[in-house]
Amino acid sequence: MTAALADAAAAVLRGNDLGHLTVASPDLYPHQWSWDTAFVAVGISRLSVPRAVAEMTSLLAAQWPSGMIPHIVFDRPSAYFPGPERWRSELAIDPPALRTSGICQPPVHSVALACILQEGRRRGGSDRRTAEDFVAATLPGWLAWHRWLAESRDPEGHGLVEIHHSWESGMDNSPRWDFPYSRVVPGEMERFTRTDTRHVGEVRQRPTDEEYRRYIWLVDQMVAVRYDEEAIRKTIDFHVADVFFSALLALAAEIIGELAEEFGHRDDADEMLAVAARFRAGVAAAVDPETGLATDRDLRSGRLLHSATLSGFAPLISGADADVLARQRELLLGPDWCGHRELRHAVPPSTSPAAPQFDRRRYWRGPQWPVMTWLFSWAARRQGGAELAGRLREEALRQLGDLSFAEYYDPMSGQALGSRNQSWTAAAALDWMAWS
Ligand code: 2M8
Repeated sequence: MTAALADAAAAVLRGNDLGHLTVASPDLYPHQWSWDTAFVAVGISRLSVPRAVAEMTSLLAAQWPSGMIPHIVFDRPSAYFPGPERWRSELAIDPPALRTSGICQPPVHSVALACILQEGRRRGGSDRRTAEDFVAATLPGWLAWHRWLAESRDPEGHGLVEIHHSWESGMDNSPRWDFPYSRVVPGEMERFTRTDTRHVGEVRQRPTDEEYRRYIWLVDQMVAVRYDEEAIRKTIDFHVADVFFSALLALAAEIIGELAEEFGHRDDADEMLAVAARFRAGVAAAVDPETGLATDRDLRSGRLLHSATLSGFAPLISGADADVLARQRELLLGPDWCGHRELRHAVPPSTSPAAPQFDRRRYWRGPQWPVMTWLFSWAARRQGGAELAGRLREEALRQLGDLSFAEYYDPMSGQALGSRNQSWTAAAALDWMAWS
């Protein structure tokens, strides 16, 4: 069984490999996505360290002069919407190195750097040299990315990252964003045709048309100011502090800080460790003492956004005091989450089945996402939660036994949903299987 799963996962990644980059999925997402690339590189490093390095290198080649790593890199024509004609990145970077989107995604890249380095050293020889040379050569680029986030997306130093589109959170239609989107009222806009709904079994597994209108409205708003960050902050209709993104920045900056220290960049190391501490504190302060869950905040209205979604567990990613971690682990395994009696597999659903917004088949509103299970298990392992990590891994590998490598799964029936042969799902499987 294990060998069959590993072979099938490797075949998915080979099938989605364009040579220098891996598309997020064969049909629905035929391009390179930023945070997908990091997860994919973790999985690929178990097959080939040089290929994992190539994956990260191709993403970094699309970095904007500001330091931002764009959320999609378009390097071939496709029917994906919105494509480069709608994003118009050439308005911001002239001459454009590559055509990209104009927003970012959570910074999980340093997790990939750490994993590639570890795997390279475990294998030794040329793999070790390749991994170490790669980290040494690209560290300035990754540092610039984290610095840009800390400065441009938290200019007042609150320790929380602000985002300007829910696509930046990666959890596009999560109930987290229902209130901010209720304030986004699209006006006259250029017509468009969605293509995403062609690639899933049923339309209700994807966001609604109303949501898509808002998504594209926000893209048009950013294009209108040529992606000037200051102007976006003033004019964009969606402006929120994202607690989960912030937790990932805390984790990422800590890892980059450790790498900077190891590779002899003393000042950068101090700077990044201070960034990590600032965002860890921001996340800790966002925990609601009553529910024990972290909350996002709408920056237009100042309103706290309470939602029973995965983002509530941000401290499990950023790290926190022992009592906060203990309460969060208990909640995660409890009856409203992994321990819910109707779940087929005890892995975290994207929204709690006990919440009124829970929708078991619709994208980020209920289904279980293996890549998120992987992230929580990896972070738990790093933060002394080996038992939680082991439990999540075991259940997730059972879930993946259907070999569909689906984008997400119905938590009650276990049915595969969304895209099949999703790269980051296959990558998660490969990495888990290599854990000792
Ligand atoms: C989904 O998002 C894209 C837009 O970025 C889409 O729906 O077209 C999200 O699940 C996102 O987190 C993910 O990175 C992307 C590719 O897997 O798909």
